[in-house]
Amino acid sequence: MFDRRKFLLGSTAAALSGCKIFDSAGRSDSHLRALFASHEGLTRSAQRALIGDALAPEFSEADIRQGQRPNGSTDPTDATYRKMAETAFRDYRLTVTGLVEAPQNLSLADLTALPSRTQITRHDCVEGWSCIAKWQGVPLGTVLTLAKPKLTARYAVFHCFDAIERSLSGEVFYYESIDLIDAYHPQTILAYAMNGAPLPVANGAPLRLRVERQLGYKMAKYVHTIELTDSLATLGFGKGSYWADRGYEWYAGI
Ligand SMILES: Nc1nc2c(c(=O)[nH]1)N[C@H]1C(S)=C(S)[C@@H](COP(=O)(O)O)O[C@H]1N2
Ligand SMILES: [Mo]
Repeated sequence: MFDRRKFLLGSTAAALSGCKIFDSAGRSDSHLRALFASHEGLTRSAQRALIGDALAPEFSEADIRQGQRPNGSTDPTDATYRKMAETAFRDYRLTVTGLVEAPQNLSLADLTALPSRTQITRHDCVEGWSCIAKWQGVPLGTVLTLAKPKLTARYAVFHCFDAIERSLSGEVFYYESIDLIDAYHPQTILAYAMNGAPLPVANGAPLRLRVERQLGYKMAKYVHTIELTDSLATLGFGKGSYWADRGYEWYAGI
């Protein structure tokens, strides 16, 4: 069978060896940014044309061979976050805001009371490693439906507790976004459990996104707010995600 991932990602992804490599690519003059910008539209339209709403492959328990390798932020230092973690996230609230008719403020109990989906999927990090794990969570579509998106909403933006970057100019908290097609995809879930146990802090507790047809960096961990917007222009440097602002593709189809 022809290798869709290779076809879609081409040489750009193959050339990536680690998240850190693009630290310098956030500058607007970076040639890497231009390269990725042109490649990305092709990736998105090619994947959508090829597979439409198809599901990502799902696996069996026997395929889970190792734990999910923690990557990126693994232990947020934010004071609010630490306090919540100490009390099993009793005080955690997921805020759903922006272009919605009915903003939401949901506790973990609220989220786990909603119908859940469980899926065993493969996580592909752009750095070149993969892990198969079982994820359980509430479909993002279910949560968005509660919040009643306005007709102008186009993107779901995820705001996270972890400062991925610290410098004299301040902290940058991880952010990601997907469009509403992926947001309502049946395998797009807000996961609170992994491999049959509550989601560990290292993997994004108490709530992390799974968007199974894209690369690992899209799967925002430590999510506290979902904001519906009609544009990504005012977020970060305008590319829609922390890593997209540093040279990766916003639509990271696999
Ligand atoms: N909030 C947040 N989400 C994040 C990251 C991060 O650093 N912070 N890293 C991303 C990357 S590059 C990957 S591969 C996955 C890693 O998820 P894991 O730690 O469960 O393996 O989370 C993604 N989501
Ligand atoms: Mo990653």
